[in-house]
Amino acid sequence: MRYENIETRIEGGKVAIITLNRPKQLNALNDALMTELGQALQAFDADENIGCIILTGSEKAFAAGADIPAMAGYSFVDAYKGDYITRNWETIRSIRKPVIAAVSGYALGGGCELAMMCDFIIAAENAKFGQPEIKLGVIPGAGGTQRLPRAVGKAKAMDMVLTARMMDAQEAERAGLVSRIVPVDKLLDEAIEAALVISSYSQIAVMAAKESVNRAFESGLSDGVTFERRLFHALFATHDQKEGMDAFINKRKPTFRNA
Ligand code: CO8
Repeated sequence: MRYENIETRIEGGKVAIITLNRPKQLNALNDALMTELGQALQAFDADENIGCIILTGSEKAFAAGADIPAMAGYSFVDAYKGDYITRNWETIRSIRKPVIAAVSGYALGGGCELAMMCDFIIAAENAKFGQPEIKLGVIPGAGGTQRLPRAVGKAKAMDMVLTARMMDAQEAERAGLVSRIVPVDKLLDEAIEAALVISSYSQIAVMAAKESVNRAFESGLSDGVTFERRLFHALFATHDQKEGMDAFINKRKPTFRNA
């Protein structure tokens, strides 16, 4: 499939890389880009060979937010009737394979929200995260006020959302927003390495692990633990559980069949 606002490629036969590609606008997220992103994510999710997806941008910007000129003239009726945002911004939430955000430069507004919709964020040393919508007379609209406090706690989330100040990579790592920081020129290599590791495991176990961790944000502790236990038990019905444990016992490398 040919895209105009993103680029896609496959690394090592197993890792899909989606690069946001509107460099002149610092990868501002417009409707066309978000539609293409949704299509690419769904295509890779359905591809049996792909074990993990990486979402990245340019060195200067992962994404500087939703496209401001594109939405500046919207009325409430346009936004509400057209289901602006939710229509194509929610696709990423339905993706069952892991999605890693590899963030270099600015991840602002919708860009920060998009990164937070991924399963984890690897940041380059120059990454900057922020929710500056307040400066435009609005508030975050793609989950920022909900996911940011869950990631960094209320104090820092309020600080960022109310003052529009940016968080650098070091602060973001300390606060728990990103999982690792790497030098700018190593960002993609590090993300690919992590994605290849994930892709080497049983896809069924990986999907179950993602589903179960995500459940932690949707349920109380007892419900979450019960959910986890059900999936844990269910995995004993797979070939890959037998293979993984047999390989350990016999000191050999497992061959997972994703079955
Ligand atoms: N939308 C459209 N164009 C943008 C955006 C954007 N969000 N950000 C930057 N650009 C454009 C600039 O207009 C400029 O274009 P041109 O060269 O034609 O003038 C080009 O990118 C380069 O930008 P700058 O010259 O400003 O570059 P600087 O290095 O000086 O500054 C900044 C970089 C700090 C990132 C600066 O561009 C900036 O502050 N950008 C806006 C950041 C922002 O406010 N983001 C939040 C947007 S609102 C939002 O995301 C709401 C999300 C709600 C959910 C999604 C709804 C669809």
